[in-house]
Amino acid sequence: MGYRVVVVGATGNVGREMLNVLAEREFPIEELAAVASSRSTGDEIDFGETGRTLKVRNIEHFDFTGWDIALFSAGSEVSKTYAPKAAAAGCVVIDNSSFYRMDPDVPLIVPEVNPEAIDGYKAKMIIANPNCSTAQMVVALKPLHDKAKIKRVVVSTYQSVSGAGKQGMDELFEQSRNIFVGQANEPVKFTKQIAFNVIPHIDSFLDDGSTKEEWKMVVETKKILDPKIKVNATCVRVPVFVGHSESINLEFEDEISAEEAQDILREAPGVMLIDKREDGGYVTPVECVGDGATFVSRVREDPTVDNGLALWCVSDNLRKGAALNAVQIAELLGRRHLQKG
Ligand code: A2P
Ligand code: 11C
Repeated sequence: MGYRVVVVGATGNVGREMLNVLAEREFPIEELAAVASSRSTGDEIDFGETGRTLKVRNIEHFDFTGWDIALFSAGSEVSKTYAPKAAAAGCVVIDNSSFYRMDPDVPLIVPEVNPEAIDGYKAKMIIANPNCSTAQMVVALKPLHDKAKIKRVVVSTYQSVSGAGKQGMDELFEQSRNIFVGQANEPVKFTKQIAFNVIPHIDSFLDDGSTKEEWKMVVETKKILDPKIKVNATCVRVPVFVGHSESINLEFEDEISAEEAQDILREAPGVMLIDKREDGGYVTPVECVGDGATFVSRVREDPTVDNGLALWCVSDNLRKGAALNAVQIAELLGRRHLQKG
């Protein structure tokens, strides 16, 4: 006995990863539907490495009645239009877009951090999955916050192009190749050349000079972890295919040494501490691809503030930052509310 599960955006970067993670974790499935736009209707896609394929169905004609859980990752417009339809049909939506995250009636969940907040899902039958940069950061911050209370976070991100979808990955690949063969490089998905470059701009600009990606890191961290924490973020796109990295400076209310922080992080759920203080004794994005952990390295004291720490955090943005967290939410929902069998 299992769940009837729908993956919306099943042909995209995150949707395909959702199918992989559902298969790898042997999520109890009675029936599985892969849904996307009319562009890919009828295409066959793999259900992870199970050997099973799924025929892509068009969301415009999909009836959510009788389905238990829908994992959405097809962008805000699709979530805005179709998540309420799924919810009204009795199907719980776990939404990876930013559209519902700050809705007070929609829980925003990272299972290692605020699992109890999922109990509010019945208000709208929608649960939001955070932005990838926020998800990995709060997994690393939660155990440290529990120990010494974080007052302020200053974070700079190094975000891979897969966060911008398949088109972002194609643009990095094509630009890199074109540079080698001496061809022109017009940016399309990104605002400037991404190959062999970095771009301090992700998502749209806001009136105060920050970007929406930076704003998301501020407000989502407050909603998931603690509204009192102050966050300042600078979000940067780098020419990496998969894996977001973050340089994080923390200021605590109480004293906490680097050694204490390492001991706490070594035991923390969802965290993998790799911090050898020697050449190569830290994690880089290429090493975290396909893994579900939030890797933490370079934990050290920051002597420029009272009770300060600095650290480096890396995770597969398509996994913990998106697909894995969404499937973990589905598992949590099953354990707390939607028992089957
Ligand atoms: P499709 O392949 O049919 O375009 P990515 O983030 O990697 O670019 O993937 C986006 C995902 O969202 C794809 O699965 C894409 O499906 C899906 N998608 C985009 N627009 C729509 C839409 N209007 N209706 C349904 N699915 C959509
Ligand atoms: C990026 N973090 O790397 C974005 C992708 O709010 O879910 C995810 C955007 C979001 O471009």
